[in-house]
Amino acid sequence: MTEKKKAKLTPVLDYLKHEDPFAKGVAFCPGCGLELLLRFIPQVMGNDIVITGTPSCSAPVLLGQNNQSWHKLSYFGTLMTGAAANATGLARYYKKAGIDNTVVCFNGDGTAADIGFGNLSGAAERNEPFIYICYDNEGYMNTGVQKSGTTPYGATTTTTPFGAASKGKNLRRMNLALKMAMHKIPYAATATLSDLGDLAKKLLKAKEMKEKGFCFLHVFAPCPTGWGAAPDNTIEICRRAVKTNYFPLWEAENGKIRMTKTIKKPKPVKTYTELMKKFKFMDEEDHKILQDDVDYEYCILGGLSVLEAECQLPLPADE
Ligand SMILES: Cc1ncc(C[n+]2csc(CCOP(=O)(O)OP(=O)(O)O)c2C)c(N)n1
Ligand code: SF4
Repeated sequence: MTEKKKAKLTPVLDYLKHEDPFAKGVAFCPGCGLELLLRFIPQVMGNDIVITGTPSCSAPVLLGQNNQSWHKLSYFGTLMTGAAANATGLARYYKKAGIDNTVVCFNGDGTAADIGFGNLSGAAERNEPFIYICYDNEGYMNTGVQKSGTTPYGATTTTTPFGAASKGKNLRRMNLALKMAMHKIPYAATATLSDLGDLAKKLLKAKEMKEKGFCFLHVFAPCPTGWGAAPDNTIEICRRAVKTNYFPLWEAENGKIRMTKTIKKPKPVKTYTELMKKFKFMDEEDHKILQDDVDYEYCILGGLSVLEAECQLPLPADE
């Protein structure tokens, strides 16, 4: 590796200040984006975080199997319906007891966007002092790849199959991160595994900002098994998701949005979908619908970030 390339990589390595608390071999599929993310979080934020989460692909590893643990972190398993309510209890207890702890509520999109959304929204509205991280693999992967609210238009899942009666998901995905930012919480951000420096900064910022209340990170984390992707393409999928504006990188403090990476000439979304079998049945018309959705969402985001940067109104004072 050249010195120039090494210098470029150093900033990311500099964020890895803590040990990887996970065993070398764990029960994730090869190339799982969730595994890369889970190993990265404590190495950046520290091993003293308390993780809580639900039944999902992360649960077998986080909960442990056969009375054995896969890691050295504190973990509290809870229900999909009440993940954020459970994290609220933990965070309030630590605060009341005067214990300086970071509670990380770590869940898939099925929990965050659908089954556990009510109490997620409630915790955000009450500004509870914890960090919620949604790893978005765009479906209920642990139970066999069912569609969720964040599954994109055209994607084939077991509940939106391609066949005589169905052409994959025929609805557009919801924008969970934007929805959470609109709760005007202290901090909301999107991130992914191709931009680790950006992800590390956002993790540290959330850790700092949780003193002010609720923080939400939406991390795009590919699932090679459910998406029909090559295990060694996980990072390239993330890269192309960013380069096509399929998954733009931004952050919002108290609802004020700022892009953290701007793509000058976004590539067509087809350069992203071609990497996965879940999109293989999409025709030109389907691709146009998906592209229009990506452009529309980016337009809203761009508009909000410009408007909010220009907005001269003061933020309401903290209570
Ligand atoms: C209320 C409720 N409904 C359904 C289930 C069954 N279930 C267990 S894991 C799971 C999938 C979770 O999906 P997600 O939160 O997206 O995480 P992933 O599996 O993708 O990691 C489901 C539906 C459950 N445990 N609780
Ligand atoms: S099914 Fe997908 S999310 Fe679950 S462990 Fe395998 S690759 Fe990871």
